[in-house]
Amino acid sequence: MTRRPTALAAGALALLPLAALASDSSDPIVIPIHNWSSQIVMSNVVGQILEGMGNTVEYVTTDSQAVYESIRLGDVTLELEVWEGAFGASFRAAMEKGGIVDVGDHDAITREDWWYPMWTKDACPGLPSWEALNDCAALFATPETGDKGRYLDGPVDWLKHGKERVEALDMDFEVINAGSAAALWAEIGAAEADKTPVVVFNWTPNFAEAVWPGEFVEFPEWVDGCDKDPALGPNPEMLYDCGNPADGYLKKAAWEGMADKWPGAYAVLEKISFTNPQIAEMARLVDIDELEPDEAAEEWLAANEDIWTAWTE
Ligand code: TMO
Repeated sequence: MTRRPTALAAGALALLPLAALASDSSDPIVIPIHNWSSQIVMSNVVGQILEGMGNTVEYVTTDSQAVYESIRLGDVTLELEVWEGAFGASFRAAMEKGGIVDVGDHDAITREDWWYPMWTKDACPGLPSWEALNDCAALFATPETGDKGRYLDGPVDWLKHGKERVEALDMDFEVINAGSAAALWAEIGAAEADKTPVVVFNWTPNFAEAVWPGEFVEFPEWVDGCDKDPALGPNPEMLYDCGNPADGYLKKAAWEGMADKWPGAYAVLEKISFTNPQIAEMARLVDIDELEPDEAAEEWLAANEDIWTAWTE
């Protein structure tokens, strides 16, 4: 793919149009790595595609909210998974300050919210309504939560505002933050043997939907601004009294200087678009098959050559 100038006679080189010589900077493209599997694998997939084009790539582990400020400042080059529910607010705040660009949506439609494996509904048949869940709160009580139900929320940096939602909707639940995504899967796995009712944070696309059939809890429908304007949502005095968007976007974002500094890589980033099944598969390769993220990316690329080569041509 990479054309070597040494293969051309000096005279021929002088005749090439300028555009043919415009090439990506040899500085590393900095790709952030977060704490859920599809993002880690997708980052490696795209990193390997860009390396295949001759670019240098550096991976940095970063906080999934602070990354938008890092992109705005050019310290990080791009972000491949901007989930509307978890990161919409941080992304919008960075867009307002400037320095970051919206590079378009993936094909995937996303949802992130309170979720239960289907056996939970046998014990609480009014589900998926949040009011029915609340009436069943005692079913979810643990020694740790006393007479309140236990809700295992995501790691704190996903800013799911579970505690605020419980307060705004006056629910009989105590919100515990998981230390990692793996702790969420462990909670579901441990409940599976004797079909203990559990409610945890989960999302789609994800590997989990192929392993544990389940449903999202239906909260009051998301309206734009529910996290900014207390008047929106059923509680006129509080924020976060809505569910997350049920048909959320998944965006790509980049530092605004990327297009000039790495035009080739930027053109590919613009074309990249993953679907729900492709993203679930990326997570599965790590969470079920237990591959290392770089191996998972190699496997994904080998199995899906027709998809990604269309972006690099
Ligand atoms: C950001 N996440 C996909 C874990 O909800």
